[in-house]
Amino acid sequence: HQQEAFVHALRRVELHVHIEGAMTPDLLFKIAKRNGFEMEHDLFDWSTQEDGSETATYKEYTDLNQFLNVYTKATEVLQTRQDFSDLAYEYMCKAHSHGVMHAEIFVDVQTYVNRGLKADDVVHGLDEGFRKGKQEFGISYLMLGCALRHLSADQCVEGMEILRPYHEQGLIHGMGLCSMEKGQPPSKFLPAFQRAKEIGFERFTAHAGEDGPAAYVSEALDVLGVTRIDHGINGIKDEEVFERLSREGTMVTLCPLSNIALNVIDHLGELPIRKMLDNDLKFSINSDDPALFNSWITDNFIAIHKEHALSKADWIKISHDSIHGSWADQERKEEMQ
Ligand code: ES4
Ligand code: ZN
Repeated sequence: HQQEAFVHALRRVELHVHIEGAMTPDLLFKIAKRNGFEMEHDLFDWSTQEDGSETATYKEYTDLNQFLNVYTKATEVLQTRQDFSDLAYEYMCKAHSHGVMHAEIFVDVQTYVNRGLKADDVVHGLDEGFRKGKQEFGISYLMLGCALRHLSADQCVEGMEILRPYHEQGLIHGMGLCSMEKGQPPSKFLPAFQRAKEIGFERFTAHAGEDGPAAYVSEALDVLGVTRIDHGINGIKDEEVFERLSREGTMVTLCPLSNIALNVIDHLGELPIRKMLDNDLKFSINSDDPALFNSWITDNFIAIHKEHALSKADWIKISHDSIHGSWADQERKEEMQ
């Protein structure tokens, strides 16, 4: 168990987390109340504590698409710049308590604009909360925009235009491809990625091979030109795609407990962690939607440690690869090393 203490004490970088997925039930209730929303009782399981108080946790999910409905429902309470600032700051407090030094955080700006909020309230609100966390805890952060696959290809192009001013203001650093995957090949969203390149974005990633096939991982690399793959599990389970990711040094951001929660895998042993380490396939371990899965980054580290019995040297390699596969600038990488 000495080894487990070592894993607990590691300093971490989180390269794959959705800010919406970091909204704890308590924060949701607080924001819902001040915005005059009814409590969404059906999203939660309630349990009575020893002191008689009731605590809520998000109910279990069946799959990615059902999860995304809950995620969307939960975020409907977010309305004001203050809400976004609180959400971002609470994430930073949690991240600090989990030894996070640097975080790259997806934000679904278009979701809010589509329901009538001002993009400035969303992005400036989030940045205010993250900045406060950075000042208080020294955690560096980069916000990443997303093309949202439940929207049409054209709407995703519009989504990139929404982000243009925030690229110019240096507030949104890179671009991802998120939301439902099945039946949504990466190439469908090439126009959005092309527009993002025209706007000046240079860092691209895609959720691929989460509940979609290995071929979507290859397509994200070949067609969209991403240099990072989020989840990628069906890719790393495929011999050819595994070999390619390893050869090309592509960072794969694993979210093991997310995969369990969404029934993407049946058990953690399915993730070929030993094989990835031995073949130098670069990966990081992340939380994805920590509040909605009730599992934060440390829980993911510990779960992998228990399943795969990793050595200190393995963890040092994972930490090193995560820092160097991040999009932090060189100076920050050296500081974290
Ligand atoms: C997500 Cl787990 C997952 N997969 C794809 N898109 C997402 N957005 C938030 N969580
Ligand atoms: Zn994700």
